[in-house]
Amino acid sequence: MNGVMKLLYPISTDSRTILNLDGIWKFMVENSEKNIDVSHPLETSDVMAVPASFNDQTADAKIRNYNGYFWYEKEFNIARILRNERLVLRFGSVTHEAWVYVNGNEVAHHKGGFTPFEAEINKELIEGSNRVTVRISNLLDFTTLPVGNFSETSDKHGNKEYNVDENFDFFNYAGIHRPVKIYSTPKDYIDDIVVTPEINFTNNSANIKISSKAVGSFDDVKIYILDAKKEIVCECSGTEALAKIDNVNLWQPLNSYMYTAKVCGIKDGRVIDVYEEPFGVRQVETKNGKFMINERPFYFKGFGKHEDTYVNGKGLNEAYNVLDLNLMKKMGANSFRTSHYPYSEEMMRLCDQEGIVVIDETPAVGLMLSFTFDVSAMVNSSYEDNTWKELNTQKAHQQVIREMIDRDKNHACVVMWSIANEAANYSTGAKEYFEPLFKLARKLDPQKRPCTYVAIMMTTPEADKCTDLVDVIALNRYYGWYMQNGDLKTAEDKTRNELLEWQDRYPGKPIMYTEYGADTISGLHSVYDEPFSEEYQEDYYKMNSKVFDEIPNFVGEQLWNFADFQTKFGINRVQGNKKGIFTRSREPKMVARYLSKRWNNIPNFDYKK
Ligand code: BDP
Repeated sequence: MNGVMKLLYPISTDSRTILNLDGIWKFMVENSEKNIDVSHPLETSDVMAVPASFNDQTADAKIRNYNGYFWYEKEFNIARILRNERLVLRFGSVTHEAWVYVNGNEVAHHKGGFTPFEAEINKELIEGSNRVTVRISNLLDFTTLPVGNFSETSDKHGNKEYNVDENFDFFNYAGIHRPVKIYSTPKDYIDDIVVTPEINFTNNSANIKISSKAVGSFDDVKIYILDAKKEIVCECSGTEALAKIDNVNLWQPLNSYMYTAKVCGIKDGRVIDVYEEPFGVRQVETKNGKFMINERPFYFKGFGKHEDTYVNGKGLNEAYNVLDLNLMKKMGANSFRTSHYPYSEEMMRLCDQEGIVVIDETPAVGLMLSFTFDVSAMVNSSYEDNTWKELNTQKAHQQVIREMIDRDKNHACVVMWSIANEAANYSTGAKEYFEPLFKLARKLDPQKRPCTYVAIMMTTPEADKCTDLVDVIALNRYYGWYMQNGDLKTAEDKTRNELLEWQDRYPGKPIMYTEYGADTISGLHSVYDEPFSEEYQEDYYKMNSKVFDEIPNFVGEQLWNFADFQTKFGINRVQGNKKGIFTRSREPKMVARYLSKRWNNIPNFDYKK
């Protein structure tokens, strides 16, 4: 039984309601000595707040670092007046795999920790108190995204112990990370809406194609396009409808304008179901080495981020989301990448509203099984490590591309899909692995956004085996940090030489940095501008900025990272990764002033002509 991927975000309308199941749930780690019988309530007195990761709520090192299976449970009641409606239980995300039971019956199974899923539960519901029980696994291996190094041992009683060594640089937070809702719709309902705007720039109008999927028996679908004040600007009808907006207000970076498609399913002259889908009207394309938004060359200023806060871990934290976007705007930034997984739907809706430009990334991180900075062998066209032989992630990768695009296809804020972060693109087999994935993304996206993958240091212009697949050359580079540490002069030469080489080889493709940064301990100062000091971080960014400004096809700087974040233990990490411009609690490091000044002086458009 598989949970159906959710397309429309749950909202209340004249025909729909929402019940919120967030709050305190029962919690229990699975113990192989005791069988769990889902037909009875979980026998535990431990609790866990939802949505949030379980890890940092426990005050127990063993549970915090636990790998394996664990359980959540909550009781709920459904008011009698709702019983004749279609009732759907929906999880914004559960990390990484979930089996969902209602009153002991399995209703959904979903693998993949960063996308929503749902199940109709009418048949399982009873009068009075109902129970939703979720079994979760946080295990990762060579078939999952992200990729984990998995091993298992047994103690002398035969009890299994699992170990996951993250093949990536963030803590493997898990649990019920995003809201849990039961929403109602009528029995006949609107199931999906696809909005595809096409702008006519000469007469300032837009054709909006609206495809709706209706389930059940409807005579017609009627669509009203509402402006930002919720006034009707035009209407159209049919499951494949076309609306025309004259004097259109475009969605622009940091100057958002949102319309709403109010889609009504009609039967016998009555509105049976109604759903409101927000959308912005904007166009994106790459052209002659530039990244164009609404036909003007755009310059990305901003960050790679994480969903990562104290206590909540990777759980939805809307106050932090609001603060983070405000800090970005204050710094003159206009964009971020959802490194290294799709972020919450709540964040995507917020970015639409706030005009923040987003590069939307899959959880494909860790697709690299050998690691060295020595590229001398990799430039050989037949170079091969074991990555593409040993990994078995193609299926999960296709699924997540499908789920991410299904979920985010209508968001104006999303201007590009990132298919993966730092894969072994230098190894034979990479092209065969990635080609079908790029094809799939391009086929699925109704708005035909540019696609990229984010390339690790070793994928130099010579070593990268599949640059021809990407629309934008997106580079993660650490000259002056992991290489030439403390030597910014040499790092500057390396940076310049590499960027010029990319530009020479691929003059038609825009180039941007999707990561560059230096670990910096907040409050650490040095007269000698030593690595880890706030002075070194500032010098590092100044050096990079200088080179960026010399390269005409360099269209954006997204640094690493917005804030310090939690990682696994390791001799290179001091309570996490310290490359933040802000600390984990969002206090600025010294460099924030320099970057604010720089970015507030760089226009969103026409910086590179
Ligand atoms: C890159 C990764 C990112 C890491 C970063 C770093 O894409 O996840 O956190 O480097 O080392 O390799 O700080």
